[in-house]
Amino acid sequence: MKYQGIIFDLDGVICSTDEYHYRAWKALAERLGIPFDRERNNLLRGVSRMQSLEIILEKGDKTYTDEEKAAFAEEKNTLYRQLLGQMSAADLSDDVKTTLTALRGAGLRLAVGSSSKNTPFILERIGLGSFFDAVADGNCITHSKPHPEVFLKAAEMIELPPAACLVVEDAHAGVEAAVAGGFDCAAMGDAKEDPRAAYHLTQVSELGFMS
Ligand code: B16
Ligand code: MG
Repeated sequence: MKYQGIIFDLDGVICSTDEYHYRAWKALAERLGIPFDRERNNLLRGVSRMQSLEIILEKGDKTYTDEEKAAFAEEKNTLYRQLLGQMSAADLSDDVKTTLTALRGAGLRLAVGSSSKNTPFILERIGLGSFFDAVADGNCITHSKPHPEVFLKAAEMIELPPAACLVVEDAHAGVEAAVAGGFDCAAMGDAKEDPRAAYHLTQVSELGFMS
């Protein structure tokens, strides 16, 4: 088998928290009188919370202090976490659930590589709190995607070199991060057609060829 490990992005691959990110950023942008829509939201996929805020503020005409920006990010995160609180194991699709089980059964090491600082909370909500062999997330990195740090850390945690791991991503920033780290990438969702990816998936179960 070509790969011994798979590193999954979280938002947009394992579960659909991307919609909650959108709603929480939209509420903040509306309060600040800044235009924001779903197309612009796609630019935030995979990038850190503070970088996402900067992208949103670019469309406004005011400048803010670092303290104000920190408060905006906190405001968004509070609303986002309220929305996440509604999630349950029912938010884990059968497609993802059966694929993870099959890949684990085939002996692959499975990890998460996410920019999100809310990763442990989300995994707990959807019933995967102790499923993965390793979790690298926004709490243990200094550079967010498109920097490869989070995937390199995940590979290190499952004790495999990048060449032995496949990264699954839904964001262009994530595909870029994977390739920069020396990983093959399977792209889906918003990044499905990204030419830097080795595989182009419509759904996660297409990874079944590896089990
Ligand atoms: P948080 P991923 C990323 O998660 C999201 O795609 C991105 O939209 C978000 O800004 C980032 O996490 C940080 O999230 O505010 O929860 O720390 O796609 O890398 O799993
Ligand atoms: Mg994602």
